[in-house]
Amino acid sequence: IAGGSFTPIESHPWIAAIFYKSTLFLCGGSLISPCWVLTAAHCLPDGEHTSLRRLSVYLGKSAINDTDDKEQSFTVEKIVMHQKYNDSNYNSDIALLKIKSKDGRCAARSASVRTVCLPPPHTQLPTGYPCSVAGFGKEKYTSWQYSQHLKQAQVNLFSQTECNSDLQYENPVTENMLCAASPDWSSDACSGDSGGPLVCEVSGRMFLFGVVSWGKDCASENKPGVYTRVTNFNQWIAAKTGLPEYTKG
Ligand code: 4AZ
Repeated sequence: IAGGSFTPIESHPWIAAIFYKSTLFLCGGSLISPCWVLTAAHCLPDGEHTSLRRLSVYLGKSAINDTDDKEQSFTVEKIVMHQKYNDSNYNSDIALLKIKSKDGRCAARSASVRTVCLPPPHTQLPTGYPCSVAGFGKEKYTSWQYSQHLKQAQVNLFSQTECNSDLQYENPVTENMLCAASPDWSSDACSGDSGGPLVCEVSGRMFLFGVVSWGKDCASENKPGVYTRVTNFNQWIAAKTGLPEYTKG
């Protein structure tokens, strides 16, 4: 996260940290039910062929390179990539990981681990609506390393028209994407935040509206962060996981 602030894991207890070969940090994710983590398809190095045994998922983790007794660790039992994920424009950049602990269990709810709600299908929030993005990604695009500790930033939703204006990106921002940025371009998701949550509070509940997907640099003027539009994928998520189309968490 560029800009923003450090935040305790208890404020984003659905955030997952995905590692490759247990030491290489890959991406963020979001716990949507005790056994399922939602992430970005582009996070998986070899798509659905990514060796399951090489992935590990941590929940309740406060620092990327430290272990503490609040965290829970998992292996991945199943990878489900969106069948229409397009690697060239990042359309449908969404994937599911089914997690399992050493003793065969899913996530156990605690102060630092809980699920996030899925918003009702096709819910539209107004332009400018404040949301929050979190992750262990870089603090600057040119930085050498990821953030040691979890960060979050407030970003406001763009309208689709605004995000498709020439000022922003050459590539089309599809209807399966949404844009968000801070009004002064000071805060943004950055490399390593991919796959992680964009949550928006509605009626006192935090709902997962976006999955960090792409952008040009980080916190760069007229280059908003682009997110997978979760409300276009309720049916897909329900079909793949057996969860209801929306969840109150
Ligand atoms: C990345 O490289 C990345 N500013 C993710 C998000 C953004 C930029 C880069 C958005 O994973």
